[in-house]
Amino acid sequence: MAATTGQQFRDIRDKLDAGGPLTLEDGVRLYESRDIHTLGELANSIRERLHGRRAYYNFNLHINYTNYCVLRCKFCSFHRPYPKGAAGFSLRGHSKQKNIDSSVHDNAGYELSIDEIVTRAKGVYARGATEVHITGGLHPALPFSYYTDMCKAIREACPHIHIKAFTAIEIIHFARISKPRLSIGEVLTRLREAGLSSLPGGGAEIFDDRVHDEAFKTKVGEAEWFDVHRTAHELGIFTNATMLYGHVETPAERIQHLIKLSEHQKESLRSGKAHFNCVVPLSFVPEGSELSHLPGPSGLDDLKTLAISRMMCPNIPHIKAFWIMQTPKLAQVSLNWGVDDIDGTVVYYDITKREGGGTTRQELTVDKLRRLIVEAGCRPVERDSLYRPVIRDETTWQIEGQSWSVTYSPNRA
Ligand code: V47
Repeated sequence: MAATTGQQFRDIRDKLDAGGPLTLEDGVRLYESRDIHTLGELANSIRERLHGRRAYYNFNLHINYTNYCVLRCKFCSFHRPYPKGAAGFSLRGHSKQKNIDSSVHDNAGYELSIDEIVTRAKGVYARGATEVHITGGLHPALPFSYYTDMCKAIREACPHIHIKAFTAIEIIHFARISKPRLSIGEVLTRLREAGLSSLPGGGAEIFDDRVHDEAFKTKVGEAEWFDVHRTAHELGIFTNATMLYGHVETPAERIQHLIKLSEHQKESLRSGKAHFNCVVPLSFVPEGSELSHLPGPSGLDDLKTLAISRMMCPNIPHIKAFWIMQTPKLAQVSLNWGVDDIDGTVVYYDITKREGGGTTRQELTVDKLRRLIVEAGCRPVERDSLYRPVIRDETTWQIEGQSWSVTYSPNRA
């Protein structure tokens, strides 16, 4: 039966062998298929052509600086309303802060001071991390200077750490709150001058008006999201791209989303300055959100979506299974279904949390990441945020091709 179904995809295989692209109809046919093995094989043919048996991971820390947000996206369990009449925020020192190990589902709103953020960044940098990934809600009261000061302070304390920060939605928010009002290009330029290195891919959700109106009506739409990424690429700033799947969208709407990403990538590659490094399909976690009555994606849906993302975006170099969303077990399996990256150590993650209870501590050690990769038959490669190999010994790390190196101490408390 598999062979017969495999035959059905001969035309798709031929297109993939020729470098793609696939059509909407091709993508929907792939979703309709129950032949998960052929899907994996097709996706893996691209993965292997691009990366052989290499599988990437990174040593990073996520920092979610606030959960106060002016938006009310139905899929989001992270946002909290900003208290009425709250006093202005004091930028250094003070933070209305939750304990770092506390649960985010305790209904508390929080905002981190720059000092607290720098302390966290310094802690992991001293232990050898190469990246901080920073995002938060759209805070109604913090000024733009909070974000530039944050980048400056991290850059000063951790000279070689890669600051991957602020989704396109946050960048648009900064442009709106800046005084005098800045353009998207000016916001990005100021953040880069302050130390920002690249943008994460969040906030894309599903590029479709129906889905937008149903699940995240108050958020800006696809035109604005692409505008930020286009501007970043023109400025030479690399970015990632996400797709939040498994809520109210259809398979065809997912495929359209991926086609739009791949089309955008064509333009960025043509201009040759910067582009999307990876697609990060994010598996919807219903717990605690307004859409908690939905089941969320099954394991098979996760695996298909990762494989189909690989096939629909052959011009985007990497497909990342963010293990926080897909779980470490499924992220591991997906390494033979088109995925070549399982992200990083993460350590703390506030935006989603599985299986209720517990704390926001969600960590995989480097040893565990490497073991998952080796067991999947792949070769672990520690990467930096731009997918350059990290060369590491017991006390120093450096990026291939760079003249500097960083000294660290793995056991530092
Ligand atoms: O923008 C929110 C999503 C994103 C839920 O660029 C949810 O390397 C699932 O963008 N269930 C933030 N997802 C995370 C993100 C990200 C993560 C890892 C790596 C990268 C990268 C980017 O999380 C949000 C939103 O799309 N999200 N709520 C939820 N309930």
